[in-house]
Amino acid sequence: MEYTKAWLNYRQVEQIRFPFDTIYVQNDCVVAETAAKELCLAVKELLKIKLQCIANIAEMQTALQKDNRNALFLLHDNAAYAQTKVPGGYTISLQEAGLIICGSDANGLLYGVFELIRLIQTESPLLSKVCHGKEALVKSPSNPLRMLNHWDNMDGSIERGYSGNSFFFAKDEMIVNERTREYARLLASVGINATVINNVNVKQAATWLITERYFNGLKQMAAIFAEYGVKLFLSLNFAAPMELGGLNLCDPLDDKVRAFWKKKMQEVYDAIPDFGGFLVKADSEGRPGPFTYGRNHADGANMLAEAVAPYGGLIIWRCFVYNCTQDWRDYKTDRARAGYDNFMPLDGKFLDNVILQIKNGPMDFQVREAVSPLFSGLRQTNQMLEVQAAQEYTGQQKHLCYLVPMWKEVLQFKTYAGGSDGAAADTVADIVSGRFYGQKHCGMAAVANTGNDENWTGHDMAAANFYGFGRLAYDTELTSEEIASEWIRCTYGSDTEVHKIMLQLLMESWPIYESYTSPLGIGWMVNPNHHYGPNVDGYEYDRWGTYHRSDCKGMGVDRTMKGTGYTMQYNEPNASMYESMETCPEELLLFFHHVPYTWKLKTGKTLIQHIYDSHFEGAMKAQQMLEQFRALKERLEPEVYARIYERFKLQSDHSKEWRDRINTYYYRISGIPDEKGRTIY
Ligand code: GCW
Repeated sequence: MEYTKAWLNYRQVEQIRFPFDTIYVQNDCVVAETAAKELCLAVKELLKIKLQCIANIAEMQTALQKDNRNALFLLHDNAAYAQTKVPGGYTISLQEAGLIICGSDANGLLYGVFELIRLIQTESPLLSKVCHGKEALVKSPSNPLRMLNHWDNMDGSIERGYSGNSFFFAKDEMIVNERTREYARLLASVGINATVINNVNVKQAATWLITERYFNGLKQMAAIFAEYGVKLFLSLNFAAPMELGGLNLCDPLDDKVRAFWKKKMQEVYDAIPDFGGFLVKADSEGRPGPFTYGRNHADGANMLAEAVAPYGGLIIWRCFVYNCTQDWRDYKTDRARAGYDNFMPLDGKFLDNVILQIKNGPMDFQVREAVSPLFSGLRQTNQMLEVQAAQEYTGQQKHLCYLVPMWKEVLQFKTYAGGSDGAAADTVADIVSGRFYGQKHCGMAAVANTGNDENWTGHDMAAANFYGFGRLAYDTELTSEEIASEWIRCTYGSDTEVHKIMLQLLMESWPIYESYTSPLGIGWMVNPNHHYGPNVDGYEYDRWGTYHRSDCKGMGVDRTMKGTGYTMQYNEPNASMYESMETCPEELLLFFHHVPYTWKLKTGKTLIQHIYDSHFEGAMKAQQMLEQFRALKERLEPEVYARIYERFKLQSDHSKEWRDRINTYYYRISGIPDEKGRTIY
């Protein structure tokens, strides 16, 4: 299958003065070689300049002593030129000898090269400052681990995949080809350094990934990833001792089970020495886990952690553990509480090579949720933030929903882990970066939104989420606009009209999607199973713990002390802020409270009127997005325009269905008419 180069689509740039003709590379490792290759390729395509590449360390040393401003040096692990020691960091500075890109390690060098390429692609004014020695660029990644989680199945399907099939697996076999390398390039270009290629729901053939049968394929894939500084991880099946090892249990404290894992890990690491480790979904949505044996999650995670420790492996253990066979009549059990209730008692009990991976919200990747209180609570446990680039609940890559603004809000959320006076730097970003507790193993993961579609992400513009996740995980200080703007320029070139309109579309997309689907934090009004399209009661009388509790007087879930008590999982002053309807941020009002339809919001509108207005306005804005996009007809390549146009058309149509289904439901249940007399069916 054909595929695009996404944001590595190097179109010729006219206005740039690039004074270098030779590069010297410290090519003592494969990543440094890649850095040189990538730079030569980009400069050739973007600037039509053929660089002479000298890959001889002795010659490089001599050249470094000369006054030769036309040379470019690619170095790493060199204290003389690196102003940061953080792994993955880089320094770009002009010296007598020429322009020096020095990574604190080889990955840092590669990221520095991609930064220089990006400056050229975006025709950034910074480029000439850097090339002429007016400014040095020093960057260090905010997060040690910057990871993608693919939910790809061995048969080639992708759980919650909206971009075609897997490019890792088909028919229970692995796929390793040119696209594997192209994928690794995309990752490295935005600073992603780890990837899990298979679904966390590990079943059937996927259980066998840790056996001889797949070692060859994995080894080849890991080698390609290694060229780009990306570590390969797998999801594993906690019941593998039974399914592969012929044991009759998988109790983490059983000696035979422990021996099975030790031996298994040795086999895996013998075959793939630089293998990263494992992601584990246990006791969650029917997956096996330690609960069956009366053990806890620390028992489970530590057993695996011990087995991978001799090889420097990591165990990333998911906190998405809740009762998925709840009775909807039960108002006390609250899925939002579950992560905290299950994992807080285990704080401090996990080995150092275990990381708990926590979804941004306590429910499940809704359009808007409160931030998981686990980030406020856990103090002695490595933590990692999991977000979802795949738009399971945010339009499935048919609707445009640029998610970086949401992720930024999560990162900026103040946990008050450092005290209720708020003096400490204790945001989620501070915690998952390792800055706050001094943790080494931590970072950010995103459920990937890619597939084998030609454009990688189904909706061309959903690539902004893929790109944006990497850039944000590398540098959490970047703004959503900066990231969007870079992505547009890299992908579509320098047309200012394209830039203006696409930026506006991206930046407005999350609020617009929220307004016609799920305002005020209510969530979940989707069709069961596939989760696309409106269905107010789709999950209301079901077992999944996802309710809106609407009746003829009001709607929303009471999570206060009088309700499920969830608010008390936060530190003060957050707990009190959420507890009261007056101080609860309105965008989360229905997440925390059961609110009468006649309740007055800060705008002076009643809740019910807000529901109507939000859905009418949202659908109208979705229509306007389509019209705005039309202005780009002559400015984009025809196939690109046609692909995106078709999505905006669909979005505009579907937003009307959302509007009408939800407004009708609430009109019928409340009996209160729309003040503006618009059509509600
Ligand atoms: O949101 C739910 C999804 C499942 C997914 C699960 C998880 C991989 O609907 O498809 O399973 O989350 O995160 O484990």
